[in-house]
Order: sequence, then C-alpha cells, then structure tokens
Amino acid sequence: PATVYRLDYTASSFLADRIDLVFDLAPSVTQVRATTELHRNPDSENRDIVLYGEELELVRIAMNGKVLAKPDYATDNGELRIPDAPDKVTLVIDTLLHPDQNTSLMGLYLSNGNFFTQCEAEGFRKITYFPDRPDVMATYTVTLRADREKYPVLLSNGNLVEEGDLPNGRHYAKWEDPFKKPSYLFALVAGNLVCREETFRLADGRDVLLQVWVEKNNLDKTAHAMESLKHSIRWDERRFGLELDLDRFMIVAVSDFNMGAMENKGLNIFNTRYVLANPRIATDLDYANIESVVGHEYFHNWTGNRVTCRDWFQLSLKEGLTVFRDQEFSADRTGSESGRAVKRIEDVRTLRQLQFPEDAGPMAHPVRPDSYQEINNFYTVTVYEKGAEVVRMYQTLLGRDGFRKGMDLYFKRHDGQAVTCTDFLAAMADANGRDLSQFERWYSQAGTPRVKLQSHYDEKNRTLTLILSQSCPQTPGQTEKQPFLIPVAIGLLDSHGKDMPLRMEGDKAAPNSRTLELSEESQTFTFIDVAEKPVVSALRNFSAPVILEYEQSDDELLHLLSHDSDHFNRWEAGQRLALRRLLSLTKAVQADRTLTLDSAFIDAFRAVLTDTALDPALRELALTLPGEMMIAEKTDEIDPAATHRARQFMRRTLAENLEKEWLNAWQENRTEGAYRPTPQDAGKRALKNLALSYLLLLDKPAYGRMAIDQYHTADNMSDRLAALTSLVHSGWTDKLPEAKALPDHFYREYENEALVIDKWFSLQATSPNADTATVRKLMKHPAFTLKNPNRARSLIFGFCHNNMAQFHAADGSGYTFWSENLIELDRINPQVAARLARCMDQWKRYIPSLRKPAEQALRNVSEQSLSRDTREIIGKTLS
Ligand code: HT7
Ligand code: ZN
Repeated sequence: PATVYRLDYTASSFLADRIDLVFDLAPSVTQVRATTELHRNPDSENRDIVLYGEELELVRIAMNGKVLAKPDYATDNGELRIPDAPDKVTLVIDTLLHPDQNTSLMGLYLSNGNFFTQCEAEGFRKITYFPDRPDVMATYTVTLRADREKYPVLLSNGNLVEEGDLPNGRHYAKWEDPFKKPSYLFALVAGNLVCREETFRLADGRDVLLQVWVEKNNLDKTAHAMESLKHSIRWDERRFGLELDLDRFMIVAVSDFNMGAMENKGLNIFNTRYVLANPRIATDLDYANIESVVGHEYFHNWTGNRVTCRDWFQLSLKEGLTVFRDQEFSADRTGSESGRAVKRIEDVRTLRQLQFPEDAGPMAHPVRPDSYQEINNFYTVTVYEKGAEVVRMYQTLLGRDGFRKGMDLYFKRHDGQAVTCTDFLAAMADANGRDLSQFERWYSQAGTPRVKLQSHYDEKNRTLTLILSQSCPQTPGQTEKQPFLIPVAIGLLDSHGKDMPLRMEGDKAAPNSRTLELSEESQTFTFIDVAEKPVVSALRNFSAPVILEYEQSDDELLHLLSHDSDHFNRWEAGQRLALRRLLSLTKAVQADRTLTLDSAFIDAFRAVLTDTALDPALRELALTLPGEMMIAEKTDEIDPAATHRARQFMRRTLAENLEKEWLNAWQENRTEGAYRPTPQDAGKRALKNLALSYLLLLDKPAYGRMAIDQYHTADNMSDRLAALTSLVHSGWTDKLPEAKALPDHFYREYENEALVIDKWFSLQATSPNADTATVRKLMKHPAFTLKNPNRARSLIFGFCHNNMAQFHAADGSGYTFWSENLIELDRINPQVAARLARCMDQWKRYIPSLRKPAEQALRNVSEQSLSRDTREIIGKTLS
C-alpha cells in the first residue's frame, strides 16, 4: 500500500464553501445527492478539482448545470478528478450506498436496524465524492428522508429547520449547521430512538437543549451521561472560558461502534459503553469512563471542531489536547488533592502499560507521525496519551496561568481554522514570551527518553548536587535523537519525612518542590543550605513522560512510600519496591530456585493496608502490584509464564501474611446507603474488592462463600462483578459447588444487557485458567459474534491482550487462535482487526521458544489477502 508523508502536504486545489446533502434512506440502497459549491484555492497550483470517493456507485455528476461524462472527469484509485475546472463551480453528485452491507462501520451503516454514520478520519468519502480532508471546511445543510414508522427520528448536525410528511409513509427533516466544519465532523442518525432531554442555562444566560438519544429499553440508563454533559459544559466555562456555541447538543448511543465515541458537531455519537449506566449494569469504572468520555467529546467542540487539524499528521493537536482536558476535568471532579493524585496515577499507569511498549516496538512513531499507510492505525496511545503528556508539560513549564494565556491566544488566532501542532506551540510560546523551539522535539522524535539522575550530598558545605542526563533509544527510521526539553519536578525529604526547602545560589525563595528544566544531554543543579542528607523525590507527579533511572536503596524507597508529600511518588516508591522483587522472582522462577519474599516488603505493604489516614482509593492503587506487561517490559527477554508465576507467588504470599488485615479491609470498607459512584465510595469498593481478591487466593472455602454472598447481596455491578471475577479467576467456580452455577446465573440475569454480557465474556477470557479451548468454546456461545466490536473485543482481545500467560502458551496455541480470528475479522472490519494485529507487537522480545511460533503465525497472516489497515501492522511487525 502507498505511504503518505507529512512533508508532502499541499493545500487543496479547490475549497468548499457550502454543501447541501439529501439522503433517501433505505437499508439496501440509499440515494445521496450532494450539491457542493467550490472555489479555486489561490494557494494551490493544481488546476484540477480533486474529490475522494470509496465504495460509491456514481449515478450522475453535473458541473455548473452540465452533466459530465468521461473524459470531462476521471476516476482512479479513490479519486475523482475534473481537469482544468473553472474558478467557481457547483457540483451536483448523485451516488448510491448499501448500508446493510457495510460491516466496516465507517461511512453510513446500520446498527440494530437504525442508520448511523462515522466519518473520522476518511469515512465521508464513503458517502459522496468530496474533498474529504480536514483543511476543507464548509457549512452543511442536510435533508433526511425515510420511512416514518421505521425511522421516526431523523438527526444531523446543527439546528432542525424543517420537518414534515412525504408520500408513501415517508417523512423528512432538514438540518442546518451554522458553523463551518471539515467533512469528518458530519453525522446523521435515523431510527427508532427515544431521548432524555433538558434545557440548560449557559454562563452567558442562553438556554440550550441537551439530549441523550438511545433505544427505548435504555432510557433508564441515561441520567449519568446527562449529568456528565452538564458538568462538562460548566467545567469548560470555568476552567477555560469556553462556551457551547450551539442551541442544541445531542449525544446518541450506538451498540456497533469501532471506537469510544465521536465528536461530530452538535451530534456526538457514542459507543453504548460510554453512555449507558445504572447501578444494576455499570461498575464504578464504567461511571468514571462515561464522565470522562462525555467530557472528552464535548471538549472537542473547541479543541478539534472550532479549531481543527490541517492534515491527519496533526491529529494530536486535537487528541492530545483534548485528552489532557478530559484528564484535568476528571481530576477536578474528584474535588480533592488525593482524588487528583488517584487520577494521575491511573493515567500514568495507562501510559506505561500501553504507550511505553508502543514507543519501544515496531509501531513506534512520534506524537506527530511522519508517515502512514492507513490513518486509522494512527489513533494510537502515542498520539492520544503521550500527546496529552506533551500538553501537560506546557502547563508544568508555564504554570496554570501561563497555559491559560496560551490557550486564549490559540483560540484568538485560530478560531475557524485548520492548523498544526507548531501553531499550538507558537501560541504557548508567544503568550508567555518564551522560546519553546526545543520543545518541538516532543512532536518530532519517537521513543521514551531515559533520564538518569545522580545525587551527591556534601555534608561539609551542606550542598546537594543533582546530575541529570538524558538519552533516547533508537526507533524505526530515527537513529539519532536530539535532547528534549524535560521538566523534572524535584522535592527533598528530611529524615522525619518532611519536605526540605530547595534553594539555589542567588534564590530569594526556597520552595518545597521545584521544576528543573533539563535541556542538554547532561546538566548539574546544585542546592545550598541543605541541612542534612535528604532522600530525593524525583519526577514528582510524573512531570514528564520519561523513564527515570535513579538508584535508590530499599530504605530510601520505604521512606518515600511512608512520607512523601507528593502522593504520586509515594505510590511510585511502592511500585518500585514491588517491581524490584518481581524481577528477581521472575529470574528465580526461570532458574527453578525457591521463591521467597522478604519481611520488610510485607511489612511495608501491611503499613499501607492499615494506614486508615490514607484514602482507600490511594491504598488500593498502592497495593495493586505492577501488571504482567509492566514487569515484562523491564526484562530483556519476555517470559510471560515466568512473570505470571512470579506475580502469582507474590500475591499469594501477601495474602497469607496479611490475611487478618485483608479481612479487616474487606469488612471496614463497606459503603453505606444507596449506591453512589462518587470517588470516595468507589475507592472504598475498590479496596474492599482488592482485599477479597487476595483472600480468595487462600485455600479457605469460607472466603469463597463470603464472595458468593457478596455476589448475591450486592446492590451494584461493581461489587457483584468483582466477586464473580475473583471467584472465577482464583478457581473457586471449579472447586466450590455453590460457586459453580454463578457464571450461568450471571448470564441469565443479564441476558438482555449487551454491555453486561460483554463483561461476562471478558471475565472468562482473562482468567488465568482460561486456555484457547475455553475461549473457542465461548466463541460458539449463541451470544458471541465477531461483527460487534464490543463483543469481539471482550472475548478475543480479552484473551489475546489481557491474558498474557495463556495467550503466550508454550505450544503456540494462542498465536494460532490469534491468526485465525485476525484473518476472519479483517474481512468484516479492518479497523478493529488492525487493533487485534497489534497484540504481536513485542514478539521479537519473547524468549526464543515463543519467537518461532509467533513468527509462524505472523507469516501465516501475511500470506493472506489483507486490508490496508492490517497489512500495514503486520508488515511493520515482521520487518
Ligand atoms: N475523534 C474520534 C476518533 C475516531 C473514531 C471514533 C469512532 C470510530 C472511528 C473513529 N476514528 C477516529 C474519537 C475521539 O478521539 O474523540
Ligand atoms: Zn478525541
């Protein structure tokens, strides 16, 4: 497949001013008439009109009233070209679509009999011929015509301007979006839906209509999404001074969806997973995710829609920024400092578990990629999560006020435009009178930088010297790296655990925490008046997306774990203590040595577990061991089975040694009153259920019964699912007769709740006891289908991505399973398949006995005829 390069960007030859779309909707044949007004772009030398179209049946094309026939125009390889066109044209294009055959879920498709569209990144070209690129912004009017009984609701972007009846039981609705937008933000929905609606008063006093549209049986699950939307609107007004610009804002839930949600102007379309919640079906995590995704899509209205991307290489301009905004929103919503820390830890965990491996694998790319074969493959954790870290670093370097000034200038300069990451950087720099040119390297260089720290305390002169140096590993296509500008937040703890003032020569103030700016390969920072040898708390709050290499003794880490005023680094110290042991345990497993765990570590865990002054949510995070992927990342050759055994040994030992304390934690963290998904209650439930999972590792049926009881008496999905998951994962459903029937009981109870059935598949697929035979059997279940992305993800991805030990079975059975399903899925939905293909990213780092079957599986896939999406991933993985 052809590669597209960032540096090949040229402006569109023609720009669209207006487009009028008329849809005659029917499942097997939908007619589309697009009337587009275009004018020549003076910035382009190309005299041809270039439109894009894919899988379209072209019926008729007319230009300025004249029907065109070849060679007035040419079609080739997804392009429709009209040579040497006049400066101003109106094109009328009729196309036919077949939504019922569209399983890719891009363009116009059907889900449960209703019509939906997905146009980002390049799905509009599956609807009509158009300059489908984000730097072409036009105003849209859209008329939808459909059978009134089957499709009573007809929605599109903007405002409803007309509706009425048509002959033959049909009806129509006409929508007008007053804002110019790129085609990827176009959307329509037509179907049998109902809505929860509210009028909401904005800060400027305007009343707007908010709606959440769902299938009828889901109306009782929309309250949380509506609340989340109102909180999002308020937050953007207060934190960034940004107001909703529309009179009506709609959210629609759809159960067949490739990703999480889509920010179409005024008509956000969501995976049901990120809309539907009530205590019966949704966990605390679901509630939190819904709030954050509703926020994310809403925040795109300014960061993405009002100011959009010039080209798809700039994707992080909107995604990195909007993830940063949703992270800050969720952190602010917790309402406490420790809540903010919990959110920060969760976000960093995601970054380390998913983005660091991406940065170290065959798909490594800069936050602003330089090339792609299929843009859908670049909706990555690097563009999103690392992109958010890059935006966070502006705030760390410039302060909150400086960051806000930069945002204000960005909107002042670029509202209504399609711009680049460099424009964003320039706004930040200019608003703060700073030269940020070196900062651009965060956009251009891939790979996770290493920051090495050495500290020397001079007792006589009472000085502390910190030597910081940086390097960045090679990544595909990038062998030489230039130094980054890295904010490194530092604190010093005295022997009582108190923060010590940080003073440099010439300083007037001596704060307790300060951000050093590392801009060279190596730099030395000297602090004076340091009264005693401190314990250094480095990279506080994870001030940069780097790997910190700093030798600290167990005693120093234990000191940080007990006292650091930076909650993040308290947690980090615990993780480092655990990781150190998990790595040596992995080695011990490999060498067949006896496994042991030292009492100092167990005591440290006990201290955290019983420290009731510490937020339960923070305790739960501190007591959760680094995941298998995290441990594997730190080894030279990945041995999933050994890593799994090491981690299981540590968990079991902690269960045995802290049995009394776990039981107390389980008893003391029951929540009172009716279910509330607040951070406080959710934190308590998380700690309680972590305790339960540890207790179930013990060979005591009484704990199994305790979990069964929790399952039956729970008034919410968090407690119920946690009990069932722990019972299945620790094997009690095989050992305890009363537990055996629970998976079936759960299935029957929630048979009609697709999102809960996804959980049911996923909890079984991720069990350490589930091998390929288990998963193959589950695939035969009548409720399983590869066509629904949520269902496919719950079972297939659950196993291949989240069940490391079993997926990497020594006999290669996991890889065979992966290849078979990948090939089948690729024929249905390339975008989802290409994500599954990523499960093999790290194959070259596996132990030799796994590399062979892994390569064989990859080659088997490679020999098939594949979509562009999957071909790109397999090609890069094998290269
Ligand atoms: N901007 C959206 C990204 C997206 C997408 C969503 C649904 C299906 C296919 C998609 N391709 C790209 C989601 C977001 O980041 O808000
Ligand atoms: Zn987004």
